Amino acid sequence: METRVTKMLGIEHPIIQGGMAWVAEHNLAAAVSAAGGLGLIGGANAPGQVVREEIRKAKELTDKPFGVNVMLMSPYADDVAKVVVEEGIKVVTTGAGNPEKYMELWKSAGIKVIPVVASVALAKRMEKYGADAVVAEGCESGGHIGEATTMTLVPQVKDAVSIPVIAAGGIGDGRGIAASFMLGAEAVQIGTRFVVSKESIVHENYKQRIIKAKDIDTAVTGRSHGHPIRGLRNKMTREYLKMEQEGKSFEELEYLTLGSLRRAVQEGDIQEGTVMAGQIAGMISQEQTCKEMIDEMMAQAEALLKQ
Ligand code: TUI
Repeated sequence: METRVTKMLGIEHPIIQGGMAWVAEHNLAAAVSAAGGLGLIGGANAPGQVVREEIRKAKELTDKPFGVNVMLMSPYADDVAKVVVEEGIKVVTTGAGNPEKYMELWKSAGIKVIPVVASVALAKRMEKYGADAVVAEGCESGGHIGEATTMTLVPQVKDAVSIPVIAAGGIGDGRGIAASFMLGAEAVQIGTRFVVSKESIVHENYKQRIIKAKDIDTAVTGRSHGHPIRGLRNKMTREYLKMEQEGKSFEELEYLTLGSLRRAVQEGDIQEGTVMAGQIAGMISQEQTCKEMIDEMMAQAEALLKQ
């Protein structure tokens, strides 16, 4: 399936891996890229030097192109923005904010810039500032989310911009890819399914929690202070939601989740840790290699789109 996105990024399949905090490290990024998609290293809250080392390790694992996601709420975002230029990264996606202030730096370095947006307004603004494409991410996604669903956001963003649109949020198989194309997308970004890939370094407890998840097992915490996060329900989300109802302050709530994603991903604490995952978790039933996942999804999508 050739689209403006596959041509722009020099990839075989129109599949981009989400730049997931703590999860999207060099092994996963390299595996997705080697399988013909675009792997991403998630900058998350990591210092520039850590991201630089991840980039170098991914380069050792694959000759295929891969990108970096710059998480704009990170205290190290400025630092990571420079590292991607110094390391010769060709594709940058951004999340959780507006990347305007880095556009000139990245564009002049010849980097393809693909902001993740959750609204038409930001998509239009990004196009004006020279973005090469946008990821329109619906609130079915795991992690930090916006308000609109993928079904409503993707066609509205498509109508508002001329640059290619990449759909994200709730996509985990070939049906989701085919549906995204019907909505006007020219590629998809997939996160949750890749979390349970064989190459993913997340703790086995985390993978099994996703595999066992049912359709309505996610919860959104943090709506009260404007930073909603979707993850699988557990002791932590129950406590968090209770404290939000009681009107607890942002600081008290933050304290509950300090280091909680790392604890879930690395230590497998899926009860008190944060198990970020999208609503598609209920459909994910097995651990496979990234190549198996991509080949299976593409065969299904191509068959559907030919009908
Ligand atoms: O960024 C994500 N997903 C994420 S980032 C993350 S790490 C984190 N940890 C704790 C707190 C916050 C983040 C986990 N998951 N997805 C892309 C995304 N971007 N979704 C929504 C947005 C977004 C929302 C509002 C982008 C821009 C925006 O407004 C920017 C503006 O200034 O208008």
